[in-house]
Amino acid sequence: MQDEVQRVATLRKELEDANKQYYGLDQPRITDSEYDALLRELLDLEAQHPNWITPDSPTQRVGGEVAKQYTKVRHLDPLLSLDNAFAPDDLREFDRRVRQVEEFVDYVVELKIDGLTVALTYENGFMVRGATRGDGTVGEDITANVKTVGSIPLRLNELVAKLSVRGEGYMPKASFARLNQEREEEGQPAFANPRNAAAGSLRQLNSKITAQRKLDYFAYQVLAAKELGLHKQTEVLTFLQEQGFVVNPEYKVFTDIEDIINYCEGMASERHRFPYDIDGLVIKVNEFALQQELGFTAKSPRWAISYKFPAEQVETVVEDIIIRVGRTGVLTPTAVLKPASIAGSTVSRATLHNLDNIRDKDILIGDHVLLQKAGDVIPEVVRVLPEQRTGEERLFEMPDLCPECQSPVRQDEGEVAYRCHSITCPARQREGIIHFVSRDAMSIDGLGPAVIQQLLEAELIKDAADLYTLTFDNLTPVERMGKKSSENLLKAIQESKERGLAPLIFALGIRHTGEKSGKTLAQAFGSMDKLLSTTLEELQAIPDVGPIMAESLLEFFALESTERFLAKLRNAGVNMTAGTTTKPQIFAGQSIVVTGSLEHWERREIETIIEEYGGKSASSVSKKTAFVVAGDKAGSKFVKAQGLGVPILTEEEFEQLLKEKSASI
Ligand code: 3BA
Repeated sequence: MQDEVQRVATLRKELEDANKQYYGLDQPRITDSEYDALLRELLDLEAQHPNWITPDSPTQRVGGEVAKQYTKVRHLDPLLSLDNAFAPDDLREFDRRVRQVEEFVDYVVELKIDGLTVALTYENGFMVRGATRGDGTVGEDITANVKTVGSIPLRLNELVAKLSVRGEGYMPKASFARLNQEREEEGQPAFANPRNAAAGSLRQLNSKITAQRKLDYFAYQVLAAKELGLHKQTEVLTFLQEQGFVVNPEYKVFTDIEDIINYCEGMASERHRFPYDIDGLVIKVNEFALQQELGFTAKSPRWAISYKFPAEQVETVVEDIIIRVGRTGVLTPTAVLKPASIAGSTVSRATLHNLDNIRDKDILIGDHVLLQKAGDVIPEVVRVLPEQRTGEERLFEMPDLCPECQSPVRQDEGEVAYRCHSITCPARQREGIIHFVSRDAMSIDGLGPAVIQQLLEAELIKDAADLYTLTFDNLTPVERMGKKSSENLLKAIQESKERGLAPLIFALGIRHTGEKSGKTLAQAFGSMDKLLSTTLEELQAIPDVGPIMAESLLEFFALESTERFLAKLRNAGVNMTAGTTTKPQIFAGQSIVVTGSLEHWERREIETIIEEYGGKSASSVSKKTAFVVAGDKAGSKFVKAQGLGVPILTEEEFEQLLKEKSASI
């Protein structure tokens, strides 16, 4: 027994040392397999003597706890956001404001790690909680997952009664590459970038999975630092290191903003040399006394700013320019690119919007171009690199005939777009069906472009109305449609019959009418029949309906093809009257405000949901606001809601509310 107690202590010490060497840049003295053997031995001993397990034992990092759902935790102090600087002048402006308060300033410049903010709480020296940022005020308890991160100490080196630490959880590039390779081999979708991979891993319900993904952590902030005898950011960083945290070693102290600007610009070109992704730098006033004097705006400290690197650009080649025909017949020229890796993904297509844009930018087929991602998402050709031209480049011309149906292409007066005017054009049909089933229209889940394409090719459908005639057997030959997905799809198709008039009008894809016009018209007419027999005068009397839209509606309703299509829908049993909502009106009479950027929903989606469930989606917060749904980077509305005592829900809480309330009705 005494031997075993001794052995447990020795094992823990060796494992802890190995861990520290690993994260402290020292060469670990034992190999991975030796480490595993020691850990195994310790796990066995602890299994025999469960009361010997301590919260900081290296065995506590292996994961295993499976949560059903994350619980919320309120942060001691809200996590603020950082103001952004995109250009040198933004930094000069920041410096000027700081110097209005104090002429002599020290700044600390840290790398801005592209991960997730993770807040850690220690009590009596032991880690007791890890939480995500959430909305800044309330985050999710991810303690079990955080414990698996080797660079986060389970126990501090000194006994501190209470300590709150904040820093960035991230996935090193190498772990990310390995993880994605494994996922690809297993047929799982790859993560777009290390940030998403880190987020996905830290929000795993099964902490064993988190343990398998190698995550890391850089600490940079402690709360109530002054009470610990710390007076500046540089002292915080040293203190954190002394307590066993990993602090990013690249930080630097400056006194001159021009030196900072030079440093930032230099770093922008060196950003790829680090083994982790960075998206900028954070500039902080070093002295807490001055930080305190400068204070905060509604959402960010006045004593810190983040310098964002300019959008990453890469050079590639426009190998071809092809035409995509959209739902309204617009021909969109699209660049086929030599595959280029940019901002975490590989890009091989980019829309060139229209012929005017191609001519303005003087893009030729075969040109070398600079590519960037707009908002870090949509690939965009920035400009041509004319010095790379060989003379082999070719001018792109709009085709005279639609590449999909060979009918003539025309450019309408006053429009930049060229269009195919044939309503039987297969591309237009296909895009029309894609639109018909889309979220804000008939909202048929499980019917993506690939399935639609197959249904069209197999001639199982010719138009969207034919969807309602599909049977289970029809779907059997469709690729990647198993029994379950076929059943779900048929169910979704049936359910869509009851969407009601407003989404149906939008689904028809009439030119110059959008989602909002669908609602306006549904409200004004109440049924498809009434709408069909309307006149120009009647239409123009409706506020929000202008002459162009009125004209377009009448033109559409006069078409024989429209009549046939609507008859098919009617025969299929599609509801053509307004006010048919199948949703319980749980938010009836409530005014709800959505603010900040959401993770799971597009802004419009969540607003539609609120309306479907009887609520009103408002744009400003007042005493009458029932509650606010706040995403990331929520600003003044968030603060106002707090001031008025209006409840603030995270996305997850809103989802939960929706579930609970709908279930109880
Ligand atoms: N330093 C992110 N905020 C950071 C403490 C302040 C701050 C960051 C930082 C507010 C990084 C905003 C979210 C937040 C803790 C609030 C960094 C990084 N400093 N080095 C000035 O590397 N990404 N992010 N985190 N409080």
